[in-house]
Amino acid sequence: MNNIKTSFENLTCTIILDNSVKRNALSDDMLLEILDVMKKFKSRKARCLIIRAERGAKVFSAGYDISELAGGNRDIRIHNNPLEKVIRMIEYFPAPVIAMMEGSVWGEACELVFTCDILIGTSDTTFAITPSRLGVPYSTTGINHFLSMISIGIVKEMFFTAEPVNAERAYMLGILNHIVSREEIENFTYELGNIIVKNSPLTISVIKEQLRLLSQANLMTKETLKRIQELRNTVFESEDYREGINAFLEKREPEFKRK
Ligand code: YXS
Repeated sequence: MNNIKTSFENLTCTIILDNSVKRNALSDDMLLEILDVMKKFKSRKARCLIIRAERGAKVFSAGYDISELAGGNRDIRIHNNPLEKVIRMIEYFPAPVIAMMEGSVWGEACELVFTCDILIGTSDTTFAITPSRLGVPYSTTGINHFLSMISIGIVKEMFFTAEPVNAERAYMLGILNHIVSREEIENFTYELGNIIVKNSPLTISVIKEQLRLLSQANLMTKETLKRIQELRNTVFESEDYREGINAFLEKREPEFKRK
């Protein structure tokens, strides 16, 4: 595996995002590696999974790999896309998934960690939800993931400004379960994992699934979903979509035109 490192000890397994050169951007290759190893951890009956970056990282993950969006109106959230699959895998993983985050979390990486069951950060952990900065649409299931964790006003502010929310505010908003110092975060997280693995795996997996079902209790009609897809397509097909991505790749500010 080129993009992640893994371990499995005392029923707790770990995935370390390991592409600091690209600030752990979520490339398809990295996501497929995560997916593959999660399947293996599941079949080995892991009781807790910790997803983290390398020790001391300034950036947990820079979000989706923007270079993979270049050159087309690509929907990264269709059913069989690796990102969608990883997010679903975290939701359905039968054991708790803990996100241990030193540093900043960007774009789709926010959704990936918001889908985890317990979030632990340091005082410099930040979360920025970025599609409006790049001029791309966002998936409905994705927006629902944010709505199931934070209030609609905060979801709107994060989507509309794309500004990072700092750790203190994230803790107050209930996004972060704990803020721990960089020196302590590793011990703290693995100790929490050790507590979890001693408890009943069946009870935990059933309650996790109950919570997932309850959070999706407000199902939408086919018409609503169709209308939302039409709305998203107007963004995919816009000039702004290409402009935002090209601006990032060319290291310049985007010039969005569409009102
Ligand atoms: O110049 P080189 O070749 O060394 O490459 C640079 C960056 O271009 C690259 N890199 C990325 N490449 C693809 N996708 C990314 N998301 C990405 N992020 C970074 O990594 C090399 C080092 O980056 P650099 O020099 O900027 O590092 P830094 O330490 O000064 O700054 C770290 C960041 C994270 C503040 C900065 O890299 C950054 O702002 N990255 C983009 C953050 C972002 O907007 N992420 C959203 C990704 S798009 C996404 O998730 C969805 C589509 S959505 O927006 O809908 O949620």
